[in-house]
Amino acid sequence: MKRIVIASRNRGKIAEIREILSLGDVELLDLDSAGFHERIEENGRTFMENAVIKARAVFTRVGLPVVADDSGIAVEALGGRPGVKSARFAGPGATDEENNALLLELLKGVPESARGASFICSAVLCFGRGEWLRAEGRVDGFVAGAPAGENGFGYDPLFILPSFGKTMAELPPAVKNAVSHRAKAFGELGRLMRLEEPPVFPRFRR
Ligand code: ITT
Repeated sequence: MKRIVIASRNRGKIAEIREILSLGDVELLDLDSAGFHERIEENGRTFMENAVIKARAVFTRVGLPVVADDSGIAVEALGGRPGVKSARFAGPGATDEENNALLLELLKGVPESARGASFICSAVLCFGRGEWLRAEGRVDGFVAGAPAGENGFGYDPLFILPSFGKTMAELPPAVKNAVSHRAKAFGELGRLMRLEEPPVFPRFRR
């Protein structure tokens, strides 16, 4: 069976990527199963740079095709912050709760009309030296005044999707995985994998 490594240590992300990509007879390995135990320094300036850094680090060591995702939240009232620093917004090793608390603190007193934000995801597949497929996804919404919902991870309890009037964490996972930034990026990446001529992986063709 064809194998692809998911270059992430974020369990929420990994579960979503598995569900969105659904590549049939392809086995999606996590980093431990692929024998990759190092820390990857994400020092890129953009989501795409960081996604490439992660995929390249793993591909170089493991030699199997790799998908990676770099993602985060960009808040208008904060000039696009935390952006690529979303995971370490409240400091190195910050928990989701600490990051969410800091975001609420910084937006204290900011009215709903000025709380616009976007979730952004850059997704890449590295399948050979210098061989890449790339895709990006974005979803717009705004930051809630207080957390709501138990699903998802990260900033989901604070991110309201206007079309649902609910936070991402209040949506069932199948709905999030149909509309999210990650759904858009990996949906497109999956399409590119199947379209690539000559095919990246012939078995991806349906
Ligand atoms: P890997 O690098 O190992 O994949 P990570 O969690 O560090 O895991 P990122 O560097 O891409 O991943 O950081 C993403 C940050 O943005 C992190 O704080 C997430 O909680 C948040 N984030 C990304 N996608 C999200 C989503 O769908 N819902 C809520 N928060 C999200």
